[in-house]
Amino acid sequence: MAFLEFTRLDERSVIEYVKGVAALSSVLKLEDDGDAAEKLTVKEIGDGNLNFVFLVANSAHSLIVKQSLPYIRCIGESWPLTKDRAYFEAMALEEQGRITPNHVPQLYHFDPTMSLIAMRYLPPPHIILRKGLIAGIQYPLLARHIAHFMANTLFFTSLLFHSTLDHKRQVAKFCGNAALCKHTEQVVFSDPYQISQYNHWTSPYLDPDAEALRHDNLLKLEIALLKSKFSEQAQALIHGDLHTSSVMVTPESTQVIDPEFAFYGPMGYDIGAFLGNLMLAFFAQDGLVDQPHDRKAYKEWILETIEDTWNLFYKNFVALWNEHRNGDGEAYLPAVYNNPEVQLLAQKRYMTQLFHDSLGFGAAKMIRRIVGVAHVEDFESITDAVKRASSERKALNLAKMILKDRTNFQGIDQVVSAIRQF
Ligand code: ADP
Ligand code: SR1
Ligand code: MG
Ligand code: MG
Repeated sequence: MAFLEFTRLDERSVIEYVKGVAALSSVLKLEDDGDAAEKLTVKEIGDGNLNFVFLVANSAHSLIVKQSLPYIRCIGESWPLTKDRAYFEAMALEEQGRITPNHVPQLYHFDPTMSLIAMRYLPPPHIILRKGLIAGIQYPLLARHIAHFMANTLFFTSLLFHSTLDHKRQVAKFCGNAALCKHTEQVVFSDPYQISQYNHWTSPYLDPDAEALRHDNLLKLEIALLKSKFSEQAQALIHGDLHTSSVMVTPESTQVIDPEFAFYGPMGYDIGAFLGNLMLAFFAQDGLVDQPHDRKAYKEWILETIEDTWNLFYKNFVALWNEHRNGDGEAYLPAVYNNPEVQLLAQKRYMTQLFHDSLGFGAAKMIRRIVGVAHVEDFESITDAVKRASSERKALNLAKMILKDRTNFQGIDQVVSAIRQF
């Protein structure tokens, strides 16, 4: 059966689809074994907010088919969202795969008519990082891997590496993802600070906290600055949704999935998303166990991971900058920044600004997950509402403080000290 127009796939039609696409039949080796097509199994495994994800497998081979429908899955047809997001996810996977192939699943296929991508299946023991954090599992290589992913994808798509002409060409390729950016502008930077039909929180416990956000003038001024930066600054190709459910892990492997929100935006949005979600995981720990003491060592590991992620990111990013200092990048022309003193000052200023951006965006991402439309399993799986509200309030208060005072932080160690105090 040919799929000549957009058709919503289900577990049965996915098999027909896969059989009709040579690139996918070949991944599953359908042509080598007459029985292989008959032995295919399909399971819809999507547990994200937006799309449908099918695992297609036979005894030896497997792949993932991910389809976007013209609305948001977790809300329904009442909230339309362009299905073109599949196109941007395909382009981003390709670009990130070129830059950091060890940390991104291989893209096998993109079908614009069907708004569908197919990619490598990340097999067990890979699990979604958020689930690992809820279960209290330590990942010793996580900070190193994610710092590598972020430093490389952000550096190699920035003006530190690109000429201004190349950069603008790249920016143009992704600027069509405007609807997904608009969605983020609403759910991250606007709705938590106004009355919205989509907002919800652990009521009645957090009712005063949610209301306070709408009257906090200083906070609203800071969020406006970040919203402008998000919408105006085409600094690098960012993933755009780099929370802990967009990372799949084993103790040895770290894979970044789901870059459908990718566009040229501020680097700090990715770094902040990851760090902010680790902070949410930290505050959820006490509610996830009967005795907070049970997760004492684990909470320390999360704090270490927050610190290591930023410090390793910093180290990797500056090393790439030094290595490519005399390349095509036009941000700091060697002829102008031609002595070690000014080079050092330039790097220090750039990295400090990036650090403060990351803290601001991270805090904004924490707030939206507590009072906005889409919450996180870390808190949602705390069944006792009093305990949940207590954990959420600590995270919310930390985020508000960081958002307002971010420029006072000189290093990530000071952020970790602040987390300990809440
Ligand atoms: P959404 O855009 O709806 O959030 P995701 O891309 O995050 O969709 O995928 C939803 C879920 O599908 C993930 O949480 C994960 O469990 C599973 N998944 C997605 N891609 C893969 C993959 N390449 N390998 C294994 N599982 C995957
Ligand atoms: C209705 S908001 C859904 C959220 O899920 C995605 O992962 C994005 O973070 C989006 O904001
Ligand atoms: Mg997802
Ligand atoms: Mg997604």
